[in-house]
Amino acid sequence: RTSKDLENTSKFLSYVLRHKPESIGITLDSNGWVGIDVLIRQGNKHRQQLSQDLISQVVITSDKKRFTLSEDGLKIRAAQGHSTNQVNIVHVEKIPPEYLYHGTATRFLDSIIQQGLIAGERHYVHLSIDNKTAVAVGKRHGKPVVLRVSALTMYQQGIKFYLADNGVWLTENVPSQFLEVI
Ligand code: HQG
Repeated sequence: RTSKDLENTSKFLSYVLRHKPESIGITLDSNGWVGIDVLIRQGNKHRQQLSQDLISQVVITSDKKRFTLSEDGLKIRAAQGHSTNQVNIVHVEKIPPEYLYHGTATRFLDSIIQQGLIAGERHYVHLSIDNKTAVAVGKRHGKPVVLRVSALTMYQQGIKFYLADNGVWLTENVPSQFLEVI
């Protein structure tokens, strides 16, 4: 199995577990879980060649820990990044560190300064624990720029923060007074 095979399966799993479960006829529960047996059966009806072993390898090798297995190993979900409204994950609420970081592309800056950070298609704005991770996230969209978010101040003003299974911080939106370009 090549790393390209693992990447293709990872992309397929991101697509169905975050965005379009209905595209292969599966339903996620409200916490995002689906049985691995059902996922394999339905995926294989749609030109995937899934197996328990392939899915385990994708979960283990995911650089960003994109997928979480249930404790009994029978179910899987995407850790974060959802847009499907089948899912409303109850993430762990946490007190954030003083600062969190958001990597974006320079072309979005004017709009972000006007509107703040908004979740768009996804359910939450995604924030990184450090500058380096944020730069990598920003590069996906173009010339990267990092915004420093005064997370603890937001929290002290009553705004909730959540920590996803894979360490990504989430919040509903970030008004621009809490942002600083660094
Ligand atoms: C931008 C990856 C204009 C925002 C990463 C971002 C992450 C605005 C883009 C995860 C805006 C949305 C999520 C505003 C926000 N005006 N643009 N007011 N507010 N934006 O991909 O955070 O590889 O939905 O800055 O590691 O880039 O998929 O979000 O550039 O954790 O597992 O709108 O995706 O993980 O882009 O990335 P995205 P993101 P995976």
